[in-house]
Amino acid sequence: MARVLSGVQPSGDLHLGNYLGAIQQWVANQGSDDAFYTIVDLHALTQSIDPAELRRRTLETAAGFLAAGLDPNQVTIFVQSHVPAHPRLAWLLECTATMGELNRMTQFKDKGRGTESVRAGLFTYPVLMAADILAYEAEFVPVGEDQRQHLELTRNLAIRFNHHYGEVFVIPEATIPTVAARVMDLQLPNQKMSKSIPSPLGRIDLFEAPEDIAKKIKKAVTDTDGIVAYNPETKPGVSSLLDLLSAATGTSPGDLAAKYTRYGDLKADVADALITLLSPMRERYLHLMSDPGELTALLRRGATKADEIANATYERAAAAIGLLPR
Ligand code: ATP
Ligand code: LTN
Repeated sequence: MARVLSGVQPSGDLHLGNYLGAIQQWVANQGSDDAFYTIVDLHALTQSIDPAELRRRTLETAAGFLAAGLDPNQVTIFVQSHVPAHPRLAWLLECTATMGELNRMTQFKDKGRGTESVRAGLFTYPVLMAADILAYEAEFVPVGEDQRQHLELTRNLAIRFNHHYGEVFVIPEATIPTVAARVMDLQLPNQKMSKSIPSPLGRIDLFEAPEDIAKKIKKAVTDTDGIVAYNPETKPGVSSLLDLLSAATGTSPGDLAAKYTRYGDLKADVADALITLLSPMRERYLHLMSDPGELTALLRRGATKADEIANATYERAAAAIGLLPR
């Protein structure tokens, strides 16, 4: 079975972009791969977050994984900070990466732009992500389109390390979905839907009440020419609604466009399709959050399994780079 690893930051509520871009593929492939899914709490520290909120959101994200359909008997779910090999390996990789290549990361440019007080961790963020992946010898990393550049960096670091110190790392590959790899904000359709951007009307959270989903789709930005057509460049709002309907129904956005003449009808169908998709998840989520003890135990089991694999990789990398064994 192929080894797979991916992660989500506990920096806010899981949203439709996280599900369609990433988690949906994780669920679809469980059972046919050897998968590790991690809640990357260390990554969430790269931006301001209240300690109590971080703790709460870490558990909520774990509940979200299960509610979205992951089965802890088939995949390993764990919290990144519970496995010390991640930051240890990240240091070895920071001493493999260059300032120049980290400076080119577009996420850093977007999130850190114009702020003197941007955290150093935001700059080295992609190296910690590389450590997350390489520690598990992951062959495949199912992520949304926005992570492509980070995966390229991970591959480059692994290749460079192996070249200098011997074959320690497996070179991973990104697996990016063909539809909904980049779900757009409903109010700012040129920008990706995101946890950390305050856009309450632009984002659909995974466990949101049906009436709120309907309201947000109704208010979604379209345009003024009144024609239902699929063209993400010239009609980003309408195209993004068609993408959502396509992801929920399996019909291509172009074929769907041909069926509608009015924005109102399209929006009503998008809202219905999303409510049908998300309602069962919401119920499971509310149920899971009523028993955090179960979740904590599951995360502990996950960390034990993850720790063994990640630590072994770290030890090999440390030996290869010349650190004296204890
Ligand atoms: P943040 O705003 O804090 O960066 P995020 O919403 O971008 O958070 P992450 O935790 O960074 O979410 O990403 C988790 C997974 O969801 C990644 O695989 C990422 O590619 C995917 N993802 C995030 N946003 C979208 C989106 N709008 N469309 C498709 N996939 C997405
Ligand atoms: N950088 C990713 C989250 C992330 C991740 C990972 C994804 C951290 N470590 C390892 C895949 C594999 C993001 O912002 N979406």
